[in-house]
Amino acid sequence: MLTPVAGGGLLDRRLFLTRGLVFSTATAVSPLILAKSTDSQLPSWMLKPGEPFSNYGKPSLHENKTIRWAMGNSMAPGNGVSWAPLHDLEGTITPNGLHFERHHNGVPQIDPAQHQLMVHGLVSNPLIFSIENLLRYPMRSIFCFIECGGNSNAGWRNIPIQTQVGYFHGMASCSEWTGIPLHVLLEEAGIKSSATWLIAEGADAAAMNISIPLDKALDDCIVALYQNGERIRPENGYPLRLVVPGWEGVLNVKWLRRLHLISQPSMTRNETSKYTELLPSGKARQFSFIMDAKSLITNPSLGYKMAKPGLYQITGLAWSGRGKITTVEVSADGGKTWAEAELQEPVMARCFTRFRIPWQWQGDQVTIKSRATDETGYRQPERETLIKQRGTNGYFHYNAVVSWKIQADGLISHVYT
Ligand SMILES: Nc1nc2c(c(=O)[nH]1)N[C@H]1C(S)=C(S)[C@@H](COP(=O)(O)O)O[C@H]1N2
Ligand SMILES: [Mo]
Repeated sequence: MLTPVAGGGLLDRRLFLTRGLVFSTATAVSPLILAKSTDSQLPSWMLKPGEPFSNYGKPSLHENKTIRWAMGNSMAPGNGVSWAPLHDLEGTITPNGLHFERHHNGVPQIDPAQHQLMVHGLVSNPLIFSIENLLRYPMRSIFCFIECGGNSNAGWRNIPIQTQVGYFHGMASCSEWTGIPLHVLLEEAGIKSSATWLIAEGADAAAMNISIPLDKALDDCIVALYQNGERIRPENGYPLRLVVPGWEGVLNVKWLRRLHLISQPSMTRNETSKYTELLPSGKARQFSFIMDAKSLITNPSLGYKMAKPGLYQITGLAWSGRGKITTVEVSADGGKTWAEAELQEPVMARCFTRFRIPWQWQGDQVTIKSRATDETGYRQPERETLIKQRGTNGYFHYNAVVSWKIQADGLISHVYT
């Protein structure tokens, strides 16, 4: 029958793939038996023609609770975050209207006919591109996540925050970005050998800027014009943004207007007063660009209530700025034993990866959690290990294992283990 592969009722990851699985009445999934239902009364929507077509589709009215959670700042209007509701989403691609937002001074309403991108500094041939020019360049697409360096920062607090996954870890989203490889535009301007960094600057009222090592810029960055097939939304950088795969969100400069090639980092606000992390030694980490491997169970998670004991699928997201996720292990006994979850194909580097594992909940109190390993062999740390290495004053780059306690009555809370 359903033989556990690890404690707490974790089952073989391939269980749902095998054809032989027959749900018993002991399972939590109990569809209506056909004989008991009646087909004699048609629902109202089958009795008259449906609504007219629309120019741009919207979600069902029944899904109006799946929204971003916007948190403004009355002291600094335009500065804030809106979180992606990761707990309500499936698959790996974040719908454009739900991609998280992080703005330093609001969303500029840019006229693409007037917007320009300048490439200057240590180049032999400074250039200015219009959007019309850029749209004629050969493009490529990459699937990748963008994650704010400050995502999950509530994890540094002494008491576990009791909020849904998205409002804790939802400063991360994943899209297919399409645009021009950054190296093409830089090389066209003629990079001087003395250039080692560039400053990227946006056209928002904050003119947000940051220094990026030239090696990364020439490697896999793109100047994106499209997000999941359509032109980028204003809040995500319309008409163009930088995409810096796997690195801190702040480097992905939106409303991109200027690329200034230089020979050393310019020590902007975002690499000095922000995005430096105070360590227990008293020294600070700086230029800690890469977002390390992270994973979290999105379902079941805080905010849901388990219906009754039986068969469930534990699912969640894993990602790493260093490359592909190779394994996600799940524990249903607080970390004593672990079982390997199924990774949903395709597994792509620097991209959200969906994991799933079947689970037989016996109805006892249990703690479930996940940990990810990436292709470099890096494994997501337990909270205790992370804090030992980095203290609690760093604010950025929190990526420890996340645990959910499930009570016998089915209620779920966030715990540290
Ligand atoms: N011009 C500009 N670019 C910006 C920002 C900004 O405020 N202005 N915020 C940065 C930060 S801190 C993050 S985490 C990402 C967020 O991208 P998103 O809003 O598309 O999710 O954009 C970055 N690029
Ligand atoms: Mo950010």
